[in-house]
Amino acid sequence: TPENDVHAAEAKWQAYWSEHGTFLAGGAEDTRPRKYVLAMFPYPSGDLHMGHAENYLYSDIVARFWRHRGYNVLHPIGWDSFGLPAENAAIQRGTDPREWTYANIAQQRESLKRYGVSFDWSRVLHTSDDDYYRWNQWLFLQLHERGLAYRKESPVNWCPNDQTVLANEQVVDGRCERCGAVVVKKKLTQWYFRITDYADRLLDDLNQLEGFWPHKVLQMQRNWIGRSVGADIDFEIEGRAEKVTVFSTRPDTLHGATFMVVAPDSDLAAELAAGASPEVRTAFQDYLEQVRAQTDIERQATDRPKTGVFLDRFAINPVNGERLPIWAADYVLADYGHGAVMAVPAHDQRDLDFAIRFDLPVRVVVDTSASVTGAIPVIDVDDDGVPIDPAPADDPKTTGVALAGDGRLVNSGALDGLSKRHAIARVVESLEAAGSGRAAKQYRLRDWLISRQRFWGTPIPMVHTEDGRVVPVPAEQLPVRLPAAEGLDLKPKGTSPLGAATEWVTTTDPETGAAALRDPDTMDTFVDSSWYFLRFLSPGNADVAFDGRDADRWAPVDAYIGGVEHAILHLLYARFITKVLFDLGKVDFTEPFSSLINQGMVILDGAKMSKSKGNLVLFSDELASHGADALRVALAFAGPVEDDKDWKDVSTTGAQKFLARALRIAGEVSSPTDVLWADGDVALRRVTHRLLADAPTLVEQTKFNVVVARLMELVNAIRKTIDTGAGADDPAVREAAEVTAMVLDLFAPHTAEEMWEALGYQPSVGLVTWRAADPTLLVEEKVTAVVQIDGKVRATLEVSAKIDGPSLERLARDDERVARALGDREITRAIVRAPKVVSFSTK
Ligand code: ANZ
Repeated sequence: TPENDVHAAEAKWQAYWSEHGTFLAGGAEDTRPRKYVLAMFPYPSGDLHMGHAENYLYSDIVARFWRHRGYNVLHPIGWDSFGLPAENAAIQRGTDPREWTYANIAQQRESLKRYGVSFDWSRVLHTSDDDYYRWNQWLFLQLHERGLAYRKESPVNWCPNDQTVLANEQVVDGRCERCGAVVVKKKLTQWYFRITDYADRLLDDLNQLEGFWPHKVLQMQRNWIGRSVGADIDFEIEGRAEKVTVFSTRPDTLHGATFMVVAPDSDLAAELAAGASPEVRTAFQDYLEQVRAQTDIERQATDRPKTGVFLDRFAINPVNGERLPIWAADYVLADYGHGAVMAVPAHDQRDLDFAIRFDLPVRVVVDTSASVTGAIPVIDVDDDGVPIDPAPADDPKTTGVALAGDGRLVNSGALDGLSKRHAIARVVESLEAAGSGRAAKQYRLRDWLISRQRFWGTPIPMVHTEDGRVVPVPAEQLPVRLPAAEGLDLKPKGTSPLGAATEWVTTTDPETGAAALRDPDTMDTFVDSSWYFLRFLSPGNADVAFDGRDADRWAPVDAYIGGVEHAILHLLYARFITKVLFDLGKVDFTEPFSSLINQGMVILDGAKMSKSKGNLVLFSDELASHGADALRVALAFAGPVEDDKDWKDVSTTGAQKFLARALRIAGEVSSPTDVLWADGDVALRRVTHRLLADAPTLVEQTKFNVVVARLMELVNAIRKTIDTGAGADDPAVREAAEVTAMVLDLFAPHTAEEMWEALGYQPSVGLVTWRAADPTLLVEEKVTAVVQIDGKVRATLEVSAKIDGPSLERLARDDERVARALGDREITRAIVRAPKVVSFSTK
């Protein structure tokens, strides 16, 4: 059967590639220019799915393309093999997470081989191997030495289902990114990476990626880092020695502050309440309990009525000495800025809602109806030419709408008349002079919490001594290996299962030799994936995480391909660690991924595929029934890379037919390999050379579907030439079939090898150099069109043989000779037969 042939060809070529090391990257002696093409490595949960099929197809197209273009290409693969699903599966089955993990890796590896992806299989890594994760530990120690890894107690995101902490990035809409459970806060002492030290660089360096990364991803990173520029302003508090600092992006509105609000769950609120009357204390405690009972989801909802309690304490406005009542309200967050705000209800919507709810004063200090743009005010006049006074901005207390825009300052003493920008500069200056404020920035980004209370991860290489010190494991003692899971209770219980591995956890203080305990937590697996692209460059190196010379040769990654679900977490962490490695002098670049390609999802009837919905199209089923090439061509043809693709539009049978047609042609070519192509049929040669000329740009723009369409067009043109034209022995037929094989290699490598062989060549077509397009074959064919007016020829036009009717008619109408012949007669009818005739009739 044809299926049997397809599978036989797959097996044959996969064995050939593997035996001949066809796709291994060239070593240091290889003088070709280099390209590093990387697909995001898979997590080994079960077999591969259609998302993987897309991901590794796209990286393979790019890798194969650059090989044809004469590059030494590195296209490695590995597994992101630590993490919760393995641990949960192990708990369910009562086995070691290792078994599940490595069994799945074996299965995925098999599938990827059967898919014909041109990976360099000599560089495979698994993050759960100790010769990988020892370098996570090394990295941790590097950060620790520089104060970039530290421990602190603070309220953390806690997943009650997985019984482990989560990084901010792993909380999506208040829920655990993995299991969907509502996340709660818990106070714990945990390890953090000081990513906030890099906030400015992480933000500013995004500019250099503009045009190379999807704009949407850059924007998501910017929003996540969330830099706000403004001022810190210190307020004296009656009955308190220390001032309270607030962060404001609008210090220009300081004269409009009418109260202060502190986060109820902050230490400051507790302290202020403690200094008030017993009634206030009780009211505050009740309110605090109410706030604590809420989830982050509820608290962050914007359309909720405002709540709060008056603390009966007062702050003093540093610019005018006014007494501002202090309230506690949950719209102020404890962990942003300083957990306290100066409330300016006239110009901030949240403050206005609160002021209306509790009847607090509202004072306008920016006239937002005033022009800020120039010296000449634009004065509107009515119908009689009488100037109309500009309408005063509506009073926010009546309208309920805060005046957030720009304008001219009013009710603000020396600031009156200034625009927002100038007023901000002036206020900051005077606050600085008075020692009660300064320019400041705030970020949404928080330090990266990396401790996890789970088994299946990299042990944190720190030791807790009896006298309470926390000291690093000396680098020469790495790796700290995970113990066997046997005998350990892996069930989530809030503390790491490793703590119960008595033998493992008991160690000695590296400094004194006294008894000590290992840190029982493991690292967030995003640490593993933050630098894996560097480990591929020095596989198996036992002395270093990666060799600087290898990094110089290959990194950064030229093309990184993966799903948009990693737009924030993984990419941000990898960018951060790259910058740290740069500062450590380990790499000479500051961004890890020079270009990024995000693929869309494969869906079914507009819905995400999933096991639970029962609408899963299985990768291995498709491979078995249609073969790798048909699946690859169908996916590549289904639409633009970044679009979601409905499986209904993915035609594996259509692809199968196309591939069979292409292969049949290779078998029919009857001219010898050394024929002179130049003697061949010109029309067919034009189609061939146009593809050679256009495909490189199309591939670089990731318009893979267009390249497949052009290949189909070429195959049709060859068929036509064989059947009804110059015949199978025409040199142009051979030339076109050879080019088809070479370009088809990007999409259907097994079929391409079969074609190449049938055409009389040695393998591998994967290493054939891209043929140059002949420019003389790219010039468009021209024909002469005649223009008639009332039956008389009035002009002739040189036009493209492919011109369409409307374009030809436009050219004819615009022609000077035609216009002259028409005079003032009017065209009543136009008959157009592109590309040869335009015929006008007149009145
Ligand atoms: C006075 C003011 C007047 C403000 C005005 C805004 C408009 P972003 O842009 O998100 O950084 N703020 C400060 N700390 C806060 C906290 N912990 N929880 C809730 N809100 C907080 O927002 C900065 C603004 O959010 C700050 O500027 C502060 O309100 C408020 F017409 O100060 B503003």
